[in-house]
Amino acid sequence: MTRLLSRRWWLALAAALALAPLPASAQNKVLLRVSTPAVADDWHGKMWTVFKEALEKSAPGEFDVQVNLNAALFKQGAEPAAMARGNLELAAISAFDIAKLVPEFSIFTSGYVIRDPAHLQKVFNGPIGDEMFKLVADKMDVTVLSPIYLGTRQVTLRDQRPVKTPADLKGVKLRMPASKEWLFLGEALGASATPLAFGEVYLGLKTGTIDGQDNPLPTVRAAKFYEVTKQIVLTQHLVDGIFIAVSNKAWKAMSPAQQQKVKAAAQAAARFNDENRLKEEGQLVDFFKQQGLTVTTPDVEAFRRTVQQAYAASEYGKSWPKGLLDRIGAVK
Ligand code: KDO
Repeated sequence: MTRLLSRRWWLALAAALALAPLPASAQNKVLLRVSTPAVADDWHGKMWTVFKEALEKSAPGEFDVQVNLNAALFKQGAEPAAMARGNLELAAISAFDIAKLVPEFSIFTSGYVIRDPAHLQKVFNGPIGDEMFKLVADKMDVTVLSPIYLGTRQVTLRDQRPVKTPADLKGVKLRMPASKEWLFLGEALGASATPLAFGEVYLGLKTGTIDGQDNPLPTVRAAKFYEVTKQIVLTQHLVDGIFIAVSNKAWKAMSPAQQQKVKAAAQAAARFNDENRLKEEGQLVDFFKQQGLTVTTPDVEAFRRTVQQAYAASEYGKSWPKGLLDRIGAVK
């Protein structure tokens, strides 16, 4: 009798537990953790709020989007490995991060390959993008949801100096993000490339452990690098695209309807970033001049020639699929 009662008691308890509403946090929400080194005031930091809000609207209560800015969750460049380990679902990964695992992609780390933001969009939203993102999905186990425009990278210096050609950057300690693919670009520009995480650049410029850095103008504004910079050299050396990507583990666990909503939210975030960034990029030279900075235009052709030659002769140039450089150039 006692045994019977206790069995019934357990069955009743199990049924009650199955029916009881779970607290909101424990419900079956799809967890989407985002990690980015972007600062809150940068468009590609703000775009993640657009992403989150778009999903809250299209799929109320279905997703738990957790945005971590300032590399608070994973350090810059560590995102793809975290995604592979299942510790991170979403990030905007750079061509440089991709090139480590997909050598063919290093074509987009080379200076002076992509001409301008419109060219960037056409290349990545066409057949070349499809082919390259397929390689990324196969080799990195992530799905690219949308390319975004990070901006056109320029060199900024803490002290003024005449810079016309790459030879004028000789001996300049130019900070680059910490990977050999980035350092190669800095060296190709003629400088002494010095690795440093994004979060340490402001202090490096202020204290003089570095002489300069390279970034798109909207980032120079958002991260306040202009406060510790005297000169901007408009080298225009890299029209920089980064890629909103989701880990395949998270992607495959979603229903087709959820996938469609996540992709739409990523595209809305990308549109927000691209529109604002482009607009601001066009206005910033005036702003920096008002802040007392000198803005100079070098011999861009000389930089183009030197950088292109360096890549062509490098291990990177040799890993580019035959004909791809010409195909990219032919996209109009
Ligand atoms: C940078 O460290 O210079 C860089 O611009 C590299 C980009 O790939 C990207 O990581 C970016 O920083 C961060 O998102 C911060 O803006």
